[in-house]
Amino acid sequence: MATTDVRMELTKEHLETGLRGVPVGFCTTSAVEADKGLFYVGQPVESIADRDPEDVVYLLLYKRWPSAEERADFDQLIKDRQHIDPSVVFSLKVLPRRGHPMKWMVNALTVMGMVNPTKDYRRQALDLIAQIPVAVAAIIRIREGWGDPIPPREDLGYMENFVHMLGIPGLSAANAQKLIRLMRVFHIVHLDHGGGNLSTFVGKAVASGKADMYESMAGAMSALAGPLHGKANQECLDFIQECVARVGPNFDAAAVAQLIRQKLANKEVVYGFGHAVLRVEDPRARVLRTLGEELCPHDTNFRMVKLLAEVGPAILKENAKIADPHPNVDSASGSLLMACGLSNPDYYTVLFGLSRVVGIAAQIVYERCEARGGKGTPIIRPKYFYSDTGTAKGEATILGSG
Ligand code: AMX
Repeated sequence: MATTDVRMELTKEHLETGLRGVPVGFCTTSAVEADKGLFYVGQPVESIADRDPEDVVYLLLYKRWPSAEERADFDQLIKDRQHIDPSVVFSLKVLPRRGHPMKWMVNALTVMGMVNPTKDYRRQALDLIAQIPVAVAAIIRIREGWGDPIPPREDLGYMENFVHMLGIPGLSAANAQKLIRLMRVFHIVHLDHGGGNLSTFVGKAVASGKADMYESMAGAMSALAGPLHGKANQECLDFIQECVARVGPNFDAAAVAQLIRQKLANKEVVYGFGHAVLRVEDPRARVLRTLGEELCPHDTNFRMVKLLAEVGPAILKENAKIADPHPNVDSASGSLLMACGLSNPDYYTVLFGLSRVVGIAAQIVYERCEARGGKGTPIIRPKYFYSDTGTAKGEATILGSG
């Protein structure tokens, strides 16, 4: 394990900062390095984005690439587990078709946990990784009224199977191939993101009380649902579409630059830019823009994504308080999904979740089964100082009289 300097003086200024920069533990799957980017088990994510997603899932679980034989065994392990219990589908069918699909995902995870008799985190991680594409495809089909879930096929890869199970009505064969290509890369770049991102941290925190993998993942996915976290990909597409609507489809660099300046002057968020840790461009944004050149170079939203990436950083840099002026992963993902046939942005966070389940499950396995010589990390219990500041006002607000 790399040497880690954990010397840090905690001061009052660290309180109520969302634990920014406060060391908590070890992450054995991935690292976000402020000046370098994202690494999975030491591999720069941009260097592995074109591999088979199954290889990268294996890497995160077992911390090395599989041999041909190990990969074949792993594929079989996934295929043997990829059917979901009929009660999961039944529960989805009776849900109100309201609310964000992330609520449906949390519901599916809860029911999947009810019918899984396994108690072992490692086995539940594999079950969940195998089943989650089946569950997400079922959520989308049922919620969209496209019909019953389509069963997985034995002969297809992980993401090929997902696109098959979606069965998007009217999707041409050419666009289905584009969507598969996109989902393979989308899956890899969203699999994991260090140990301290909100959903991962929440998943590990829930598991620290020895809740099982499904309960822990339901908590993690609730955390991912927020607009500052997983839902940012959906918000970013709204932003891109709003930019196109404001400057018209024949935009140029000057019009886009003026728009960004206006937004900053109005204290509005420039979506798709900035990061809590990175201080260089998010390599995943570059990977997705390169893929966009291949899949949808003339798409209007994608052209806006590219122009924003070109002119945005210099303008955001003028605002000293913005720590990272570079495009992030969410800058491009929604526009690509839309261009490749997934036209309802409500599902983009669920797709993020489908991928992130892998990294979170792998990290939960480490914390529960391997950390501290196999004893596992103790139950999460940070310290809070009692404060009576604002209590009276808060109480009045809760009661609706303030
Ligand atoms: N547009 C406008 N203002 C921004 C900004 C942006 N893109 N990025 C940062 N700022 C502002 C912050 O709101 C904050 O303002 P405040 O001091 O008035 O509260 C100030 O600049 C300092 O913020 P920061 O230290 O640079 O960022 P952070 O760590 O607090 O937040 C993030 C990081 C991603 C939430 C922020 O950059 C942001 O809101 N970006 C736009 C939304 C977005 O694209 N989110 C997706 C992030 C990718 C991901 O993790 N999924």
